[in-house]
Amino acid sequence: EDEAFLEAFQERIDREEKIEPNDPMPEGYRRTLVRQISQHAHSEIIGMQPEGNWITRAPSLKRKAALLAKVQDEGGHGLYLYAAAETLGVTREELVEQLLQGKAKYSSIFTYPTLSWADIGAIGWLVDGAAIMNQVPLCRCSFGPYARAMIRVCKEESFHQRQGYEIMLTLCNGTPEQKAMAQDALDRWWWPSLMMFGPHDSESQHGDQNMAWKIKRFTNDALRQKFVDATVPQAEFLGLKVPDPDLAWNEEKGGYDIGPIDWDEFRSVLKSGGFCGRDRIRNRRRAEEDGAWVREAAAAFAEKQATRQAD
Ligand code: FAQ
Repeated sequence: EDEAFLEAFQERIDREEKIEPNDPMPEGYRRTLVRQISQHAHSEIIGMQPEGNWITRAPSLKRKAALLAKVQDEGGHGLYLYAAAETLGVTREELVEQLLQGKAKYSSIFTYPTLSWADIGAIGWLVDGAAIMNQVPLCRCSFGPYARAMIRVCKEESFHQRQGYEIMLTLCNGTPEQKAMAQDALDRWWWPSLMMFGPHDSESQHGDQNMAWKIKRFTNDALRQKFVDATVPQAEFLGLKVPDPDLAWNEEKGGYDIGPIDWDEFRSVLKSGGFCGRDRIRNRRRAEEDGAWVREAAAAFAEKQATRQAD
């Protein structure tokens, strides 16, 4: 790739032109998008499991219907994102295969267990809240198919966040035991939610290049800060305590200061799959095997249709 090509490409980006699948693009740009979009897709698919775990135990018919819809939305987001990645010249089959072999990354957050119904509230509130913070700017990502996919995804995430917060609100207005469950869920999900935004900017290996290519519009730390600033008042409204003794309003910067994040935990989750990593992949493999007959039937039907049309 010569200098002139890279410069011309950067000029297109700087003019805020969208890059479309058939446009010439640097190999690094294509690679980083395949990496990010596929990790994002895998996160949606694996992210169905922690909440799927509670569908049969939802406390009412309405809660069950909402949770079922949310988990189905996540499956939809995953398929949408695999389709966006496919426009870059990879196949969904190879991406799925990487996930099944345990070679692909997905968000650290989905390796944590869901121990109580309050966790379903905390996931909607915090995990979807963090996802929205990260994904709204992705609607302006320089790569057209990813940016367009994010618009619908963000609308659905916003419904997910509200249903989660409403679960928390109900628990916090309930019995002392219910409020304690909500506090326990916040205690366990707070720090992992902050880790979703990725390493500090000083450690973020792809950060600068992704900002220059306008794949990312804000850095990891900037988005984490926005999330903390938006979420702390919501915790106060619930009457819950954010599990960070160092949390303090910083008048000068107009935002909260937080205590140190346990990056050893983050690294260990990425390395060993954390508490539930092995189960997540095992479940996904089983689902793939259980669904084989559906794919075979669909392929046989498509073949039959094609032969009929040819006749
Ligand atoms: N977990 O240099 P950076 C959802 C990796 S939301 C695991 O800063 P970058 C919705 C990173 O991949 C969750 N790995 O990288 C939902 C890289 O590794 P690599 C999904 C992480 O790309 C809600 C290395 O560390 N959302 O699913 C994490 O510039 C509820 C260095 O990092 C997205 O994927 C992490 N938390 O920034 C579903 C959003 N953080 O590839 C169900 C799109 C970093 O070199 C229920 N992705 N790493 O081996 C992004 O915005 C970016 O890729 C970041 C990372 C911000 C995640």
